[in-house]
Amino acid sequence: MVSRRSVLMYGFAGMPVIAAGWRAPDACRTDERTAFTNKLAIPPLARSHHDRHGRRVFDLRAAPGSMRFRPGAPTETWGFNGPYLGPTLRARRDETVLVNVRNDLPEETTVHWHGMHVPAAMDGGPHQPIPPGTTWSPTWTIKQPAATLWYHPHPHGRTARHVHHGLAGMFIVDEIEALALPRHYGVDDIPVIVQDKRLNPDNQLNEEIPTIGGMGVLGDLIIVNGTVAPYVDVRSTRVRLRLLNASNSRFYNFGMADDRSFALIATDGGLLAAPLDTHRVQLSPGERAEIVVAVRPGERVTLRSYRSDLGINIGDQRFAGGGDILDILELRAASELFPSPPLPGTLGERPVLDVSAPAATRTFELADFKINGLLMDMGRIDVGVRRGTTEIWEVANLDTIPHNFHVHDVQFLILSMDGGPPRPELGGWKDTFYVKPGTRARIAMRFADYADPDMPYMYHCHILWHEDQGMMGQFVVLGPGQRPGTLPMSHAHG
Ligand SMILES: [Cu+2]
Repeated sequence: MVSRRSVLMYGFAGMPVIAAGWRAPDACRTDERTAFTNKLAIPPLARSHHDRHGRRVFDLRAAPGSMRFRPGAPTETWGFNGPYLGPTLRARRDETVLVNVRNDLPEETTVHWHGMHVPAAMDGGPHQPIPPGTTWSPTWTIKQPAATLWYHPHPHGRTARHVHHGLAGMFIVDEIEALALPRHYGVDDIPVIVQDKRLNPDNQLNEEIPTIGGMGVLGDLIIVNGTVAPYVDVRSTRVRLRLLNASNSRFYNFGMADDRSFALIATDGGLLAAPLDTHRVQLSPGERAEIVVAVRPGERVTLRSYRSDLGINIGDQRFAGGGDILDILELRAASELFPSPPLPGTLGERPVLDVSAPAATRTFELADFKINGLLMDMGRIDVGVRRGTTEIWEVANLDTIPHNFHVHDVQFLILSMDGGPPRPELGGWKDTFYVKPGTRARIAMRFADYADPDMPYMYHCHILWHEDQGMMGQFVVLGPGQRPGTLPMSHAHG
């Protein structure tokens, strides 16, 4: 019996707060200690080999499969090298990787390396389609610090469907460093890929867009690494959780159920300069955070998602899922724990970017599924930036509903949020961040290399339905004397 523990909080007018597609639970949650019935699946580390050029070669194959998310019929899903999600790719800074991506789905897809600094032609956006029955083999050298990145499809107008079907995986970048952090994958260094699913009564994925809420698919079944109601055994006094919000539209405001503090050690682009002691870390779709939680022998403590701070009115908050309180994952500490070393006082380099003389300052206004009044057009290059320059981008959410903002190719620093400094947990390198309705943020990034006037990178809202509706634009990185090229696929957004 799969218990439906992830539902039941009451907010606005005493109504159950999960509105879209919400149904009465099969079994009410009475005691969280009895509810976590399934051992957390750990995505396997992808096998790799070195080719004769010294490149680390991975093989991914996207294909249909099926999962048993709840009693009754299995759910038809898509996955990489398995029925759901994909293996964790892992490589070191300065290594050259090559990934063979085979598409055995019934339709075209792409695979984007979210957070990775890659040449535009290797980025896996909508300009790198992989037709069914073919293989795409991007290769690049990893030129960035240790970080928790991820991969997922990015096909034009169909990203939400492909991700909700199960196509996503983690990509961990390592560095050779001597930091005393938990680092034993699946033991004290746990990937935590959090998603929500919406299923029809016949258990098949429901991807209809609700008429209210404006967020697209919002599920009422929470899964971690594809596991419903998961627990994980902890055998050491500290455990590192690599949190990835791989949901289509749901936000999570992570904390521990007993409200103990934990250490935030990394954001999207890698380690913070120092651990940050906190009680909450909120992630919009696409964002990551690494936290280290201390546990005591024999205890059980739950990772929970509290109500999110979306900055919207309570009615909209309810329909956007922000009012929900969801239990995510139970940590079960062994009766005897191996002692973990104390956390280092310093972790990564303090992020430095000279923003005193930006080459350009640009504004991106998010409203009505458009950016600066325009829908995504694969044939239009919206922005050309110069290689070797730093720019400041001001991002404004003019809507009353949530949007976030993701930039391909780079990691950026958040300079300000609504005129003030960003919260401390947003002080590290980021590639995706939340922009509350009615607010403006300024970010800064450097376009260090990979000029290609003919192949764009994307920037977009990472709420996948918004992205698919056209809330996306394209930029190229230009070398000296280059002008933006022309793109072959000029058509109105369909
Ligand atoms: Cu959006």
